[in-house]
Amino acid sequence: MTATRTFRIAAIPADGVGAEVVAAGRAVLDALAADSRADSQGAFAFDWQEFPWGCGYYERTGKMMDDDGLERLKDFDAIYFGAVGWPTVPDHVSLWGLRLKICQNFDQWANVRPVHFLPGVQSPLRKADDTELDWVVVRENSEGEYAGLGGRNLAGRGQGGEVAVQSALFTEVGCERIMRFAFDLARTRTRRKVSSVTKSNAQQYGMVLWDDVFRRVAADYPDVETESVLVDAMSAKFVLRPEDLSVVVASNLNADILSDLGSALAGSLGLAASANLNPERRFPSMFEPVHGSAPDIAGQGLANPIGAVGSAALMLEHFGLPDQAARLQKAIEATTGAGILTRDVGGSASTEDVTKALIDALNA
Ligand code: GGG
Repeated sequence: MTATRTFRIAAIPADGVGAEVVAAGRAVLDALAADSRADSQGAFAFDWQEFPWGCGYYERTGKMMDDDGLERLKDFDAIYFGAVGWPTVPDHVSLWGLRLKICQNFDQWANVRPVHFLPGVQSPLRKADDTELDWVVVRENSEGEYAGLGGRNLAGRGQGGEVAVQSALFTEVGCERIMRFAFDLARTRTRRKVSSVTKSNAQQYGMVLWDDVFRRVAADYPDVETESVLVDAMSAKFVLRPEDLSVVVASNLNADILSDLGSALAGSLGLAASANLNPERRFPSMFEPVHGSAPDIAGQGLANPIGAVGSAALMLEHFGLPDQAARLQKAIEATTGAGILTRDVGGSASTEDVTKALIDALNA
């Protein structure tokens, strides 16, 4: 009999619908683990610790997370995150105080965001009905437009006189590692292609450096097709020629915007999964749905848990459990295919209904 592998997971539901979707994801993962114990083949379990950080915590303490938060997180096997942001706290304070603090300090430099079309979910794209569509956005997650470099000054000039500078940082090291990651990922896919996205006609320093590094790295992968596309043209391509995409690599901001577009094209932001990876495994990686905290529907049982559960599948892959990840993905497809859908994708099921259906599908 093989020993049970126990994964220590830090759960950070944070704000709004984050609480509902993390609870759903935990229930589905625990059901999967319970089943693995029953047949004792490659059994695994989860040891959860939940952290109360987020905007509510900020209102009580003046901090989005504890000062020793990173120290407390660093030895977990992974972080399972919900969503950050609430109208009572400025968005830049909540984002930098929690999600970006974790991503940047744990050098989670690769943010993987698959664009996955699911059975039973209507896409606004007409060609999604009869064309195989499946691509993944690889977001540079440590620098670029999110480097946090700059400042505000000269407020002393009075109303209307203040200035602000926000610089983007592009390093050869940062560009090269995310591009190699994208090329290695492309080699695992049916279509071996990497599309690099910039706005290097206008951003003539950082993004031209990105293009130069892309050409240099591409030379090491002669078996992988490439293209370099400006972000405006790539937005159009997402809508008009998505069948030509496989791996799309882009800077922090461009990839954030493109992946939201991709999720919307797949039917809803509520469906999209993501992994913030520290590929060297010096720090825990963080798995979270792409969507935010959705204050308009929070606490009403309306949130779509599929993005969070899909992120759990990415976490299982990271743990070296691809068969379990595939099982979870099949349960997602069985659930949406059976028409058990939340409101954002045209159904009337609650978060709880979808969670129960996912667990039933695992056991079917
Ligand atoms: N679960 C993802 C999340 O909470 N996102 C909040 C957000 O505003 N993110 C912006 C960003 O990370 O660029």
